[in-house]
Amino acid sequence: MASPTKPSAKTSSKSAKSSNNGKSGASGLDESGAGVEIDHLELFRQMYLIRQFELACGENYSKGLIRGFLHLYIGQEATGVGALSTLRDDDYIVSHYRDHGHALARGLDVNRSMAELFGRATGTSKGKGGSMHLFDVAKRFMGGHAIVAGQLPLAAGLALAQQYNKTDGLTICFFGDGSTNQGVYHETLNLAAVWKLPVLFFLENNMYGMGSSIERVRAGGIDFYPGMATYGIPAAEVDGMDVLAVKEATELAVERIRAGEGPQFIEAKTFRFVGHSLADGQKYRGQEEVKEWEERDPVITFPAKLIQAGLVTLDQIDDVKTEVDEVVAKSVEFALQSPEPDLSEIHDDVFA
Ligand SMILES: Cc1ncc(C[n+]2csc(CCOP(=O)(O)OP(=O)(O)O)c2C)c(N)n1
Ligand SMILES: [Mg+2]
Repeated sequence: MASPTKPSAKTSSKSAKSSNNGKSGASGLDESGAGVEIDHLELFRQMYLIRQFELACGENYSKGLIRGFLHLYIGQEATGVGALSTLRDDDYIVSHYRDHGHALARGLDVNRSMAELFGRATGTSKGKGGSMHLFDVAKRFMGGHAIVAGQLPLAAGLALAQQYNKTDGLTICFFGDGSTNQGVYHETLNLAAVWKLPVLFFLENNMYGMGSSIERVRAGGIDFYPGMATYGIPAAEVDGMDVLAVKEATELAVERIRAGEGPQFIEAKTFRFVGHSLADGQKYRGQEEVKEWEERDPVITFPAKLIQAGLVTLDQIDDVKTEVDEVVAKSVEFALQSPEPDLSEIHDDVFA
């Protein structure tokens, strides 16, 4: 609760409003009203954790301590954190290969996540999955999937099980704009709508695939949400750089799914500030565009807005940073001290 010396980082979220093919862009900071309390400091902590975790990943990748591909989520933190802050423990999460942010926002152990990237036996997938395959059944975090759009039917399958078992749980499925030209994307949307599955399709539209802008590869332009009418799926667009707007849009979609209204679709407009992977020279885009988006960096703009609104103090923000920096440094230590998987286990946990 609020006190003069240490303001609470919590306010109430606004009441739900219709977002069928509409936009949800409220910052939430200048609004008041009845609703669920928002822990702003926790939202900041998660975004900052993801950022620092990934900066450490990049550093250790350069040193050759993390191998394979490394796809960073830097710039997109507000999207994953806002969306996942709305879920319950019994909901499922399915992610793509840019999965570190989703995993950490879901509360996967930081040490074990870092160890997975280092390919160590203590990792979330025993060191055999790596960056693209973080996984934790206890947290209902069902990957980390490398095949573009391959995670969509998996999410529909989980949602089908939830429906069949008459739970009111749901599955959220994150995917990128590059998924949308895959056949399985359309097949899954259609079947999920026909069967009214409890699934939230969450498009992280960061404007680029691996090396092409959407404008170059999609006939229908950069907006995907209007096309959801084809499947009869209610859809909303949201500012993916605004954690509170994402949270609010997701809350509304989640409410509808739990009420038995079937699949929902959210398109968050966001941006990755770095290359597709660390092996990407980014020759397909200019730095001007990157700089423009960087000015909206949620890890910087969100705490600034909170301080300005008097919801937190600079000291509180600094305390969070100090704590998180230590957590991340310790996770690197943990990974470095962990053993590699034993060769005798090479065929264990392999299903093909
Ligand atoms: C089926 C398939 N085709 C191609 C690839 C190679 N590939 C990896 S990422 C990627 C681009 C995906 O872009 P998007 O879905 O927008 O996600 P983002 O990287 O922007 O997060 C491609 C083509 C793949 N992994 N799977
Ligand atoms: Mg993309």
